[in-house]
Amino acid sequence: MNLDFVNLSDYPLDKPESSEYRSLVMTLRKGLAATGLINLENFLTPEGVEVFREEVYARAPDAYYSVHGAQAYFDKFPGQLPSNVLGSETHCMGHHQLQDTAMDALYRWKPTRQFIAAITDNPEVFLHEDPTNALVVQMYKPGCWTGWHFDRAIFTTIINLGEPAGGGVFECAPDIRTEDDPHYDDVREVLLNQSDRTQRYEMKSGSLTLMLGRYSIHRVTTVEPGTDRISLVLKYETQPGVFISEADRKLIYGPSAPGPENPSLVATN
Ligand SMILES: O=C(O)CCC(=O)C(=O)O
Ligand SMILES: [Fe+2]
Repeated sequence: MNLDFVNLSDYPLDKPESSEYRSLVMTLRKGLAATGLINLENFLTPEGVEVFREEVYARAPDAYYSVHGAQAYFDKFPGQLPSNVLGSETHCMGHHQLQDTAMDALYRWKPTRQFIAAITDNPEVFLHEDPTNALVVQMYKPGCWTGWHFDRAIFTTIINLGEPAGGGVFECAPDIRTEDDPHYDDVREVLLNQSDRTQRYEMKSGSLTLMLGRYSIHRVTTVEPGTDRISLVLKYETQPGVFISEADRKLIYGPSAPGPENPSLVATN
C-alpha cells in the first residue's frame, strides 16, 4: 500500500493509537449514526486520485456495460411505481478486473478495514468474498445513471474518482427504513419526487462516502454530456463468506464473470 495515496494528515489511518485518530473516529461514528451518511472530503491525495483514475481508464475497455431493472426490495412494493426511476445503466468493473491495482491495495489494507470498522462501530469488518462484487468501479459515461435502490449490505463505502460536468448527483434519503419496517409510504414519496427527506450531495473527487445503504434509499442522476462520473465501491461485511448469486453476478459483471472457486458456496445476499 503506497502511503502517498491517502491524505494521512487529515485522516491518520496509519496512527490508530493517536489521540487525533481516536477523536476523528468518534466524531465520524457519531455523524454516521445520527445522519446515515458522512462524506470525508480529500480522503485521497491528488496523487492518489490520479493513479486510481489511470488504473480505471487502462481497464475501461473491459468494463461491462449493462442496463438492468429494479432490485429486491421493489419486488414486494405494493401498488404502481414509476419504472423510469428504478434500475441502472453503467459501465462496471468487478474485483476480478482490479487485481494488483493500488485501488485493491487500499481496499485490502488493514488500516482501511480498521478505520471503517471503528466508524461503523464493529469489532472487525471482512472483505466481501465474491470474486466480482467485492471491489467495484462504476463508470457513468454521459447518459448513465443508477436508479433508486437500497444496498444489500448494512453500510457502503464509496470513493469518488471523477466529477461529471453536469448531472450525476448523488441523492439519498438516509435512514428511511428499518430492518423490520420497509416504510413503503415514505419510500413512495421519494420515488415520486415528493419527499422532503431527499438530500443532494455533489461528491468531490477524492472524497470517501460512508452510508448506511441498507436503510438509506439512494440514486445517481443521469450524467450530462462532458466528463465521466466514476465511483469506486469498497464492499465490507460484518461477517465473512458473503457472495452474490450467480444470476446477479452475470447480470452485473457479464456472462463470463468468474464465480467462487468452490461452487458449493452459496449466495448470502
Ligand atoms: O456510484 C455511486 O456513487 C453509487 C453506487 C451505488 O449506489 C452502489 O453501488 O450500490
Ligand atoms: Fe447503492
